[in-house]
Amino acid sequence: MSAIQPCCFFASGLSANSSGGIMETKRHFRSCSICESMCGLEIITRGPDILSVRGDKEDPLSRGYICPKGAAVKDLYNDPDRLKQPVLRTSGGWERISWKEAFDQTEAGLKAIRKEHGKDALAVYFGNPNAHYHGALLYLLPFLLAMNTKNRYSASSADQLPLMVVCEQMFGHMFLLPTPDADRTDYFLLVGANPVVSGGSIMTLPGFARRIKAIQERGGKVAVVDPMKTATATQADKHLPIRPGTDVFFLAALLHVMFREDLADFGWLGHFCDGTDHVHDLVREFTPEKAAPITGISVQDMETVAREFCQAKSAVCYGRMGACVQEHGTVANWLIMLVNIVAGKFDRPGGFMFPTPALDVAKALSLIGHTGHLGKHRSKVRNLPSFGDEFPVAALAEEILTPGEGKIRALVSICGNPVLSAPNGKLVEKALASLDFMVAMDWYIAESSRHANIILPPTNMLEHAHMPTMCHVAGSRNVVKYSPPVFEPGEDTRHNWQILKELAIRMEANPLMRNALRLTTPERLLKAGIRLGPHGAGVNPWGKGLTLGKIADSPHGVDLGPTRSCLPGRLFTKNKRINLAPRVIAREMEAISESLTDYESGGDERYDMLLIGRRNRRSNNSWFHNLERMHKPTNRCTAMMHPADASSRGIESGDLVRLESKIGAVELEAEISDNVMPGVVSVPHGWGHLYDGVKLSVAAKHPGVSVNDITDNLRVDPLCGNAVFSGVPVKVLKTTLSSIR
Ligand SMILES: Nc1nc2c(c(=O)[nH]1)N[C@H]1C(S)=C(S)[C@@H](COP(=O)(O)OP(=O)(O)OC[C@H]3O[C@@H](n4cnc5c(=O)[nH]c(N)nc54)[C@H](O)[C@@H]3O)O[C@H]1N2
Ligand SMILES: Nc1nc2c(c(=O)[nH]1)N[C@H]1C(S)=C(S)[C@@H](COP(=O)(O)OP(=O)(O)OC[C@H]3O[C@@H](n4cnc5c(=O)[nH]c(N)nc54)[C@H](O)[C@@H]3O)O[C@H]1N2
Ligand code: SF4
Ligand SMILES: [Mo]
Repeated sequence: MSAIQPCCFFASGLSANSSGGIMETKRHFRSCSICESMCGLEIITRGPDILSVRGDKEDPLSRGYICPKGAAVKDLYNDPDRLKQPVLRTSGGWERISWKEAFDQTEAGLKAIRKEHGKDALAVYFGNPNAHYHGALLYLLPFLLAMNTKNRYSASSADQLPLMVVCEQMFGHMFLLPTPDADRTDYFLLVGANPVVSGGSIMTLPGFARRIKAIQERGGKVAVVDPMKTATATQADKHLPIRPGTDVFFLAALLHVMFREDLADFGWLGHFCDGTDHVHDLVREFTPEKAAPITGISVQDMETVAREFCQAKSAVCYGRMGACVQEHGTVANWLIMLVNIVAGKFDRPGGFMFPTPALDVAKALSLIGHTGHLGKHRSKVRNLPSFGDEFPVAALAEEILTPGEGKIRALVSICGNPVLSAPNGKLVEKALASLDFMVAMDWYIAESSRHANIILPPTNMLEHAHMPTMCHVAGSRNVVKYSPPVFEPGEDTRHNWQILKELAIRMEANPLMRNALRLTTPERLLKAGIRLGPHGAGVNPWGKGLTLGKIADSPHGVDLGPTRSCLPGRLFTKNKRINLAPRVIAREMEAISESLTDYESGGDERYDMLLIGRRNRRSNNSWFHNLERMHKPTNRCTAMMHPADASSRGIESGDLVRLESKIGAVELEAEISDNVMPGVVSVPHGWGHLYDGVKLSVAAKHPGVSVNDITDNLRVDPLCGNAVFSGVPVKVLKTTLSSIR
């Protein structure tokens, strides 16, 4: 424990401000809310100034680690482009309006459209940052219920949707998400994930480079399956470059070897798994010999990985973005579960384990029957399935642009930027521009929010209390932390939850619900949720377990220990059994098996390379580019390709190249690197800040191009409609004249 308590005076921590008043120097501890790592931050302030941001050495998870974005919370807080009060788009430009006016106009605009065109003429899109704030999460559902529209969309369907579908199909709940027990594993197989850069996702485990070192120091091994030799792959013992979009063949081949060589050993999991023989049948055709030419991974490497995985004392196979945003993302994620289960590494220390979060989101949602339900509704234009009562974001633009009954006419976008984050961003752009009415909750006038009639900006992350609720759901160790605000909110500002609550109350038709909502606060809801949660004190006021008060009294967070075996008890399936071969997924696997020969014969000849994405430590999707400190002299929005591909096209580093896909073209600088496998070109997403009317003064100096201008909204995972960003066929050529704007 630190000698100095949080938020107290430093021994010599008093200084005078310009008006002669005394300003306190304070030390605050909180979790960073930018990515899922939820690193502990130590923030020192004096009056309204942030003096320093460092890693909190006593945080039970991050132990002092932070990345450059964590340190930049100061710059976000001070960003002069950040909005603090609502603005209204008028013919003469943006005008500042009062909150009352903004809420009145939002309510009137939405209700007028609902009255004239019906409830489904309204739509909601919620972006990634919502997942990081308990206040936003707690009021999202009441807001969605009040909007009473089927047209809900989110960034999940450009991300982890396939994994959620698999978890619902196999374990009974979309939020019963297994996570690697990396700190105890002897063999870590990562498929399409780069946690050294991303901070880890659906695996809350900060400072991943240190974790890899620790595995290696205790004699364990790390293997990475990725078309790029990423920072994670560089540190690993083995990098297996894979042809984008072909993971299904690699993973099925691992299972094939496990069965063929009698390595499969379900252990005690076998007692509550249904469909073991079916799984064996489903992978029968997927031999490593067939998978090798498709994936680019040798038979020997596949056999070695399967053997090492099964023979390791503990092992875990984990997949993330690369395994999700491909055409067969759902099947790939299902196979990842099976690799763990068939090898008997599931729900075991050092394997793929279920966290037990203090606030059990899965349990709470299951009480209202919200477990996933694939295909409960179908999208109007393309008949894509809903999941978790949301439609795929790849369908958003067409639902706005297609005339007729059920057309979306108004959109509320909550912390999202689909113009840059959804496939075929140009079409999203066109769709947003055509709306009758749009409201955005955003700090910035950015690529998507600039189309809004009204922007409702919430307070900065340092101005509200913070408990990283969803990150605990995917914690590789059970921890919980609640942090009070660092600063009082600015005058006449609103928190994200206050905005959502106000909108929910105004849009809710049921007066009883309205009154009930009025009585709630995030803290009241958290208090109840934690008391009733798996570690909670229960209803007894003197109960021994966890309460929000006890959590708040531990500024560095409460360490609830490593994940524990919890099956079959924790399953949400009615029969408390794991369904190893869910019908919809098995059918898709059979279809892939039948088309094996097509894969062997290659793809579309008009395009000569496959596009993938990449992340950078100084970006977070589309919203870190307005901070000068995040930019380096070198351009980061480049098309990275292998020297062999570059030389065969006469391309050198720094040349302008043109990438053409079925959807469109972008022109950007080439970067030659043998870290990317031949035949693959990598472009990061979240760039392309040159749209008229965007008010991001720093980002405008480093605009880049949006890779989603060439990703295809029509090519989705057929099972769930998730976006496909990996393995997009493109033609790459050298160009000199920039003809695209
Ligand atoms: N090609 C390609 N596309 C991708 C991906 C990829 O790898 N490749 N990745 C996908 C993934 S994983 C994701 S999660 C999505 C992200 O997709 P989105 O969530 O749609 O996009 P973000 O860039 O995260 O945009 C967040 C917006 O919210 C604002 N914002 C940030 N914090 C706050 C806050 O606290 N309050 C409010 N009100 N606003 C805030 C920002 O200004 C920004 O405009 O993109 C996806 N798109
Ligand atoms: N610095 C930074 N951190 C972030 C973010 C950010 O934008 N910047 N975004 C946050 C968000 S929203 C998310 S969801 C997480 C994502 O976290 P991660 O999934 O760990 O991050 P990615 O960099 O998308 O890693 C995906 C990897 O898959 C590889 N890949 C691409 N196609 C394929 C394929 O077909 N097969 C295989 N096996 N691999 C493939 C890519 O080369 C890449 O290395 O990161 C979060 N953290
Ligand atoms: S890794 Fe993520 S949580 Fe940690 S400091 Fe960086 S942005 Fe924040
Ligand atoms: Mo994401």
